[in-house]
Amino acid sequence: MKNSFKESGYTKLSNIFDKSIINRAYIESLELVEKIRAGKLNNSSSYKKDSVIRTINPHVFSPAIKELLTESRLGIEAATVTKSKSIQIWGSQLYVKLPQSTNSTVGLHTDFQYVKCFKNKVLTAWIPLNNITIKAGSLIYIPKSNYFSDSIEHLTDADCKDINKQREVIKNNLPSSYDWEEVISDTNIGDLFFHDHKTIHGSNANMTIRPRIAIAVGLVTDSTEFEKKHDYFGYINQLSHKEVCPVIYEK
Ligand SMILES: O=C(O)CCC(=O)C(=O)O
Ligand SMILES: [Fe+2]
Repeated sequence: MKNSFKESGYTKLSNIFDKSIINRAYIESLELVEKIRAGKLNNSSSYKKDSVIRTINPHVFSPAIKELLTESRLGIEAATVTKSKSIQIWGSQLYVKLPQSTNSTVGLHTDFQYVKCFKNKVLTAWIPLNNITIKAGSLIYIPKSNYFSDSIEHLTDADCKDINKQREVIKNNLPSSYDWEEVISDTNIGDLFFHDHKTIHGSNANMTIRPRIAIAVGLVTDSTEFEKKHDYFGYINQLSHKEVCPVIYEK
């Protein structure tokens, strides 16, 4: 899956993180899930055995996740991919799919659908916290969709559970200059993915007997453009809170 970020709208880098920090982040993620189950963490969707469990800004609650995001190669790799002098986290999201969680599909979507306040050139990092096979629901990318996602009418969102139906809608709306392509692979501890905010992606349910855990990190780059009138969730205001939004690379 060697490809250029600019051409494909996503890229995969291997052996970026130490196993030990990923393993600690994995263990602390499971501890967060236990807190969610006990009703002791409110920055999360409710505990659902069968569905995806999302936690907002887990790096604020988990020292290992904070270390993974702030003291690793994440910042420099993001700066290299986007040719930026500075990289700042605007937020993170933990995605936990428990074993055989038949309803844990994440529908095809673009991140831009959720962060319209970052009008341009905001980047997402996706970090698997364990080895995620295709059967466990590793990330599906539609290469080059960053160039055409704006033109897909009726593109539904991450809450949609029917990826087959979404795929048909996208295929039927594909501009004639693009061929349909879909990429998915088994991932390993140490892998780091980046995708453009307009790249279409999603994931199938976890059908394995192990949890499937990944973290998505929203990154502000040198070219990010802000649109305050679309700041529905206060993300732009939050950038001044360095505990939540640390700068992770500065040249
Ligand atoms: O882990 C997933 O299935 C979804 C991740 C995602 O949507 C993202 O990284 O933007
Ligand atoms: Fe996403």
